[in-house]
Amino acid sequence: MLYVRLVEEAIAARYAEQEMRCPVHLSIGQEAAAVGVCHALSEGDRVFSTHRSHAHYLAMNGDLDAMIAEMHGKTTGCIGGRGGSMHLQAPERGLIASVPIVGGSIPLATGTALSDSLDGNRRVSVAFFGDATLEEGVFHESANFAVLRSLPVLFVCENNLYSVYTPLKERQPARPLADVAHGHGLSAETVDGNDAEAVLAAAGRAVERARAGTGPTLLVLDTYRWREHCGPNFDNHLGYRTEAEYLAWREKCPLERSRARLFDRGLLSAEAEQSMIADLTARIEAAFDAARAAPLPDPATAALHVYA
Ligand SMILES: Cc1ncc(C[n+]2csc(CCOP(=O)(O)OP(=O)(O)O)c2C)c(N)n1
Ligand SMILES: [Mg+2]
Repeated sequence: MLYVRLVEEAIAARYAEQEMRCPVHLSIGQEAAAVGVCHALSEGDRVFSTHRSHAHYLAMNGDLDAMIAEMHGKTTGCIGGRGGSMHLQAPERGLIASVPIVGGSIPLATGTALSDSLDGNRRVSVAFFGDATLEEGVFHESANFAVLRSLPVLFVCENNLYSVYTPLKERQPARPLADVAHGHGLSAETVDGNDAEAVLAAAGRAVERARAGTGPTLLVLDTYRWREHCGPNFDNHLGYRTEAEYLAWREKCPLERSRARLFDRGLLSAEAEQSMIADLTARIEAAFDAARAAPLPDPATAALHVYA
């Protein structure tokens, strides 16, 4: 989580330089959801991410140099500089694709789960998505099919209470989000999404069910994004949410939570933390230096991979 936080803070700090020209959707404040779920997976499992993809990519151990280069539109990027922040992928690590079409991760993960189910292997697929996606038909169609076929898939909803500027209460009836699962006979669990250990435990249960052929699970992870929907800044002054709400969620910082536990348990010292921050910072600096030095794609290749 510290790694994810430092990478995204570095992106935010440099974004105004205009070297990264892609939109960025930061997960600062939501790190425990990505880290908790991805750490419950095993080699061969597959993850599909969204427009808010950095934390998922890093939690799956995607290559940092390739991520930062991708955000700079460089040939050394994870997809050759053609996609930017919303299209990160590291298939060799299990992060098969990131899809900025809201809801797009869901049918893809359901599809790989169907394929794995037909093959009789014990792989698990994960679709990450936001609270807005529960309003889309594709979630319900996929949930229906996944339950019917007992597919090994986790539907992971990071509920940060907003779709851009619109709060949940203006978009959905007042009921727990996980209630949408009941009509489909879909198992569901609501978890404190800022508690990495709770997320890991719930994801572990869902993975176990999926691997055992018992079927899919909806995980609703309650969390909060600290910065604007898209971009590096804070935007509470716009008035779509209150400063008090934001501050209450800052108090529930996922990193602070885990950090306090590690100190309490004697598993982390101030020195070890400082040296971890120094190592990560150096690694991140090096990734930015390499990205800046890398070549842009040849314009003559612009139409490659566009037409089939
Ligand atoms: C099908 C579709 N509709 C609308 C958009 C524009 N859009 C991008 S992100 C977003 C909000 C999504 O909210 P949520 O799913 O809660 O994810 P969050 O951004 O909060 O992580 C919208 C409406 C889109 N990319 N795709
Ligand atoms: Mg949201």
